[in-house]
Amino acid sequence: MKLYWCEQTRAFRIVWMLEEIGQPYERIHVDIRTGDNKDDPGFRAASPMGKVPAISDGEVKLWDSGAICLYLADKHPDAGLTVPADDPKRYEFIQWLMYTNAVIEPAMVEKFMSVPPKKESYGHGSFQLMMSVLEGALSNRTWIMGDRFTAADVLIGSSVHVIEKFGIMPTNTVLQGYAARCRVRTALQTALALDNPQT
Ligand SMILES: N[C@@H](CCC(=O)N[C@@H](CS)C(=O)NCC(=O)O)C(=O)O
Repeated sequence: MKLYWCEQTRAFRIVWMLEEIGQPYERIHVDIRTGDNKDDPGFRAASPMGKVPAISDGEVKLWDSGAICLYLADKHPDAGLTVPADDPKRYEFIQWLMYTNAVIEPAMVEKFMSVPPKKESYGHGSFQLMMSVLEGALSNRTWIMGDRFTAADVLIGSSVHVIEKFGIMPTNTVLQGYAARCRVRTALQTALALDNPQT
């Protein structure tokens, strides 16, 4: 399996995910800042938008971090990161898995760009609504699906980590506690070490 990756991008999520799984993979550097390797035919085939992360696994080529996490979780059920098809919680799991790219990310853009919130018109509601829904969901749970750490935590945890890192996390013990629990995980530490090799 090939992972097309660049440091300091959303690709760190997929390193985190793959490290949680613990199976071998090949990490191919595509430098989105200098353009180095962007013309690699394997990368172009896996990522029509020219963005990272993307994966190529035989016939399977994916270029959305949410879809990649779901694929990997389902492909490696023994890693315990998926919620199986016969589990009534399967679709709640998928809903949270989609929350990062569908809700958290546009809400973060609103916050960073100081776009005035339009709670009723925007699919993500507003940054504040996104954060309060997340806080409510995590208020009495260790992980987003309860006691079990899943692929949905890789996505949501990666976003909460970035929200803290960029200094837009309001004082919030629930979400800060969740981010701290994520950072204890060796797989996330490995992903972050690749992002910041000097630290
Ligand atoms: N939908 C993608 C978004 C990926 C994305 O926006 N990647 C950025 C880096 S964080 C990128 O590759 N930008 C380079 C470019 O657009 O040329 C995902 O979450 O997987």
